[in-house]
Amino acid sequence: MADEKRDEFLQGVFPEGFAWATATASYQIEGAWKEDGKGESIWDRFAHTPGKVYEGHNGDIACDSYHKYDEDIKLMKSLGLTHYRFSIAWPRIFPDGTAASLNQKGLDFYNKFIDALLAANVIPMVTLYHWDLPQTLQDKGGWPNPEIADHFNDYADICFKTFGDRVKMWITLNEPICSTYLGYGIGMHAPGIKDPLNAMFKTAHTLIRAHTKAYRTYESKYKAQQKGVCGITMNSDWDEPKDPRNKDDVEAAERVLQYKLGWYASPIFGKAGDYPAVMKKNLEQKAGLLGLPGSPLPEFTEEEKQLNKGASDFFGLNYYSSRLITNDTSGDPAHIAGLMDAEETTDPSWPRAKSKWLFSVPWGLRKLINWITAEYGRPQIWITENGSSDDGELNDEFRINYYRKHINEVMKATIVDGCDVRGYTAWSLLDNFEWAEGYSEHFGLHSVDFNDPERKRIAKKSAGFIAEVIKNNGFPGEEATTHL
Ligand code: GBH
Repeated sequence: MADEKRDEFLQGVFPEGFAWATATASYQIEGAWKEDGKGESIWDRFAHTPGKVYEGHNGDIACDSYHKYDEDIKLMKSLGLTHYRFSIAWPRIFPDGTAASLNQKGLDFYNKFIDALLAANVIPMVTLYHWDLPQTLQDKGGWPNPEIADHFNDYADICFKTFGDRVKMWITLNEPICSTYLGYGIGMHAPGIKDPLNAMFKTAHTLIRAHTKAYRTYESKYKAQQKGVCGITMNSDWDEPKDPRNKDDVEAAERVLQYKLGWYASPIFGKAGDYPAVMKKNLEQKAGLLGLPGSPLPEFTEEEKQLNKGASDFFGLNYYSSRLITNDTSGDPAHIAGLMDAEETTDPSWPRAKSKWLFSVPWGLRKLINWITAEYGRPQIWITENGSSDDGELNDEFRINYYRKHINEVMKATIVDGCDVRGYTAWSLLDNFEWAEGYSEHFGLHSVDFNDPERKRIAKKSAGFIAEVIKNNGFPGEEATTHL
């Protein structure tokens, strides 16, 4: 629903030193899927399996950034970015997932790339896991297998050791709920497993343990000397009660947030080092209905809880869209909506992007930032992704409008509400492999011609817009942009 006061545009600038970035991920841009000793990842396997990805698309070549990263860095420079967020492909470093398989050529590639970024005066923000698990580890059971946490820790350790003299900002996991729910719950993403009552909960548990181990490794072995920070990135919609006067809807919206975001955030940023209380209680009850012997939610040991607590130097947040939440206890508890006792809808007035799930709700981002600030005691927040999709047009007014409004809401959260937001990251630097949607949805500030062997990059209109926002550090005085 429109709300003029809420949606009013704010003139102003971000605090000095605010960081401006764009993000990408290894499998979505690199290509070179079996070059220089790289092992197969679950996304290589999944995309090569007929029927899994839109029209059989895959990331074998993608944007070919493995070979064209110099061009990518030129794009970053023309935007005026201070930071660039990218991910390291685990199977390039450990082709079989374990330390025994260390691949020097994989280290060489990221060494060269990091050096080139620094030479261009762009600060690297490095994600260790953006969904490309080595296939050999999937063959050992994948994330539901608790041992994967130790392999992840070994992989994180070698990355800290090798790159940490130059990389000062680490993100262990990108959007663990996607690995959990899409990967092992409904099977829409690699490895394509549909086991929402068992593997899904185990996956989340291993992911959190993996994060915590890696964070503690950084803290104990590298931090004092390297002087960097290490955190985690989670994504969430903002969940607004459909009827804000209805207590049940208000409670349902809170419950859904606790599932989508609190599942991972509560153990790490909460007071108890544990899953959200409402989720524990709810799943106890559902276990009975489902005829399970007990709650599907694994338990942390006391020691693990102590290690979870505070295991992040900042809160990385990816935000794209919002949902309206109605309390609904009639759903099938074997599905996530039924587990959460909630129905999710959208408002007809919310403009939709190309992706069917992506509705532009800028004020939802401000509310979410405020919710996190209140819930977890004002952590330092980095917006590590935000963006919108279309058919790839160069004159991308929808994207400009989306960015303009969302960045403005981040500014309100920062300078009006006093939340501690340190940086904003646009997804994405360039059009790339959009997971199960292949190359059919475009999120880039630059377009890439995927039919051209040279993978030519062209700036979209939004690239010019973002460059201007960055140059101004926000929206001072009269806006130069007239088209909105
Ligand atoms: C991010 O996920 C990813 O980090 C990034 O790699 C990706 O390219 C980008 O966003 C754009 O999608 O199909 O209705 O089941 C964003 C969060 C959560 C969005 C799951 C898509 C699937 C909804 N994603 N969601 S649906």
